[in-house]
Amino acid sequence: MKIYFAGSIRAGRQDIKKYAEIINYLKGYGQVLTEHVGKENLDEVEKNMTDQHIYEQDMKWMKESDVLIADITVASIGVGYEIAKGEDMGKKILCICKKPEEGKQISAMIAGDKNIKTEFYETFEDIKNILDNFLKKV
Ligand code: 6K6
Repeated sequence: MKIYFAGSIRAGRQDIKKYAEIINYLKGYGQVLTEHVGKENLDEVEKNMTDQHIYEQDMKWMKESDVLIADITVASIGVGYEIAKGEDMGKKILCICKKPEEGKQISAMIAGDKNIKTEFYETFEDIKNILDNFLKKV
């Protein structure tokens, strides 16, 4: 199985360690095409890549992928864009999100889309259960 994992890059790297753990767990199910999302020192790598190259490479990986899994806890335009593109391409999509604080809600554009499954977590155990439930049905 080819997995496209999406997580915030320019919108903020505060969850990078969690992304790395998720990617590591997902590798038990197949090939994660977007391992860089969980890698430190992206600035160095980005210096050698144009935005156009990044975009075209990501869209190529998206086309190849069987599933799109996005952590939407850190709100990112790039991740939102990828989710919409994935939907247009007919991908199976799972969004995961840290349970929002009281009074906060995720975007209605994600929560209201019947083609997107969204699950909330508190612990890494929750994340593993959510991923297991989703991926065993794919
Ligand atoms: C190359 C290797 C590591 O990092 C790079 C350069 N940057 C990016 N490479 C690949 N995908 C990227 C890069 N920057 C953003 N993205 C895509 O957009 C990823 O697939 C993320 O899921 C998403 C993040 O969007 P922003 O708006 O938070 O940057």
